Parts: sequence; structure tokens; C-alpha cells
Amino acid sequence: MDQSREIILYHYSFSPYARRITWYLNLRRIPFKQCMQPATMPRPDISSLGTAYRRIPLLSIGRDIYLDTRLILSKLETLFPPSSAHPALTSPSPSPDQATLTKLLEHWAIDAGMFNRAAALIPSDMPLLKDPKFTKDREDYTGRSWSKENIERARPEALVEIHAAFEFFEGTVLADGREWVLGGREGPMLADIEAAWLFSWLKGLKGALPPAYISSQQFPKTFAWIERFDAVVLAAMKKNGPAQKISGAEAVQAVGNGEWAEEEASVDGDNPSGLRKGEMVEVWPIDSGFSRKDRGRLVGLSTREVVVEGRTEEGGEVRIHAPRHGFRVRSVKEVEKL
Ligand SMILES: N[C@@H](CCC(=O)N[C@@H](CS)C(=O)NCC(=O)O)C(=O)O
Repeated sequence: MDQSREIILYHYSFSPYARRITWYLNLRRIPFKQCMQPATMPRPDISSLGTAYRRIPLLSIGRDIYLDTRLILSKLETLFPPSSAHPALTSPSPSPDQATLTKLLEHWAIDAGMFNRAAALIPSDMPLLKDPKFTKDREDYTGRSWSKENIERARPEALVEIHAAFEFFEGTVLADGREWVLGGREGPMLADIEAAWLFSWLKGLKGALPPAYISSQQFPKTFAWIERFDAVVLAAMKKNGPAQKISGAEAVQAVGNGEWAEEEASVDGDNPSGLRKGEMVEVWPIDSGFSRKDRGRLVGLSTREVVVEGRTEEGGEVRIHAPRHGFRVRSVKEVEKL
């Protein structure tokens, strides 16, 4: 690994979103280090990087910090083009159908509410959900009650949606007996990751899926695909060995002393908000975790990402990258007028 552009993943082991990234990095044999985080706030390792963002995971490459798995995956696709060292997970010339399905599966899993439905199936008697520290933290995060009654009330509707998701895979995506989402026999692609993270999480979460309603009996193709996928990922992880764990202090040092992962972006002069390079802005997610905002000078703005300047606790300059989709960017002047 290029020491000056080290990849560091900040996550906790049971985060299904983080698995999207650990799987991707392992399948493409891209080396990374991991800085393990507590399941609840505060997360001083992350705030010391100079961002207020609370969601997991977060990825730093050198001095660049990337928020949200959708942006992280698309950056990794660009920064690590396929090579013999880093095999591709997307075809070099995907058919329009393949590219469309991959993108739509991302929206389906994240924007269409599948993750929220899956999360509603976490069994209410799981030790974590009996821990008041955890439930209080998630109540602050989501703004809704995490009482046992509330969790149980949401379950039937969530089960129907998740059943429909299994039906969609069984009867449509995998209906012709294909091994992988895009067909072919070489192995899983990004399109598989875009959907498997939810299915694999639910399958492994004891008590989430009632066997009489959702199991390999009703959905043999879908369960076989999840098992195939999990086996390939596990084999890749075994082969690569565990990613080295580093402390928050080591991580902030590596970031502060690192190189930029990419050149400074520019601000699209025609952006409809009329934002200008160098002006102070606030950036925050609008789908969840919206109470924590990053404030900094605007460095880059396109239809795909917003980049702001930040500083680590030790004073090192960093750039914080967030996707435009699912995030809001506002001039501080505007925010202060409100
Ligand atoms: N759209 C975000 C969602 C990330 C997300 O919701 N992550 C969950 C963990 S799996 C989270 O941050 N939960 C609250 C927390 O851990 O503080 C992404 O794609 O990265």
C-alpha cells in the first residue's frame, strides 16, 4: 500500500453498510487498514479527523475523507481502475442493461427504503436492543422511539416488504437460474454487492426472518445466491488476511501526514445554488443522521459531489467529500439568515 495514500475504513463489525465496502475492497484485493468504532456516539476518532459526520462507514484515502458508501464505491471505482492486482467488479464495457440494473439496485436497497425495512426486522429481544445506551443513541439519531413495543409494531409491515424483496429476486432477478445478478459465471460483481448486503445481513441475523415465511424452502434460488456470494467473499477475506487494525491516534496521524488522493476539484460555475469556490458552506445528509453538519470552505461542487475543506485535530488540512444525492449544501450566509 502507498503509505502516503493509505486507505482507512472507520466502522464497526456489525454494520451492514460497512460490509459493502469491506467486501468490495477484499474482492478487488485493495489493501486497507481499519479503525474500529464504537456502536454509539461519541466517536472521537472520527471527529478528530475534522468531520461532524456520524454515520458508519467513513473512508479516508490519504488526506481525502469520503462520506457515504455510494460515494465511497464510486471513488474506489475511479481511483483503482481494474488491473491484474485489483480485478474488476464491473465489466469494462457493461451493456446498458447491466449498468442500469447495478444503479437501480443501489437505489432500490438504499433510497426505496429496503434498508429501513430490514433494520425493522432486528429482533426486539436482541441484547443490543435491550441496552438503554444503544436505544437512546438510536432514538437521538432517528428521532423515533426504539421501545420494544414500537419495534414489534413495525415488524409485520417490514416482513411483507422483505418478503416482496425475496419474491423479486426469486421470480425476476434470478428467475432464469443465473448464478450472479448480471449472469455469467466468473463471480459476483458490483451489482451483487448492491443487493446482497441486505439479504446476507438478514440471513445472518438470528430471529430476523421467520423460517415459515422466508427461507430456502420458499426462495431456493435467492438463498443459494446469498450462500454463493457469502462463500466467495469469505474465501477472498481468508486469502487476503484480516485488515490491520489501527487506533484513532494512528489514523489521524496517517491522514494528517498523507498525500491527497485526488487533485483539488473545481466548483461548477453554473451550479443552480450560485455557490462560489472558497465560500463557507454547510453540508449534511438529508436521509438520516441530519443533525450533524460539516462546515467549511467550499472546494469542489459538481452534480455528483461536494467537497469542503477541513482540519484534523492536529491541524492537518483535509478535504471532506460527500455525494450530492442524499446530502444538502447551503451557504453559511443563507443558513444564518434562516
Ligand atoms: N447512506 C449511508 C447510510 C449509512 C448508515 O446508515 N449507516 C448506519 C450503520 S450500518 C449508521 O451510521 N447508523 C448510525 C450509527 O452507527 O451511528 C451510506 O450509504 O453510507
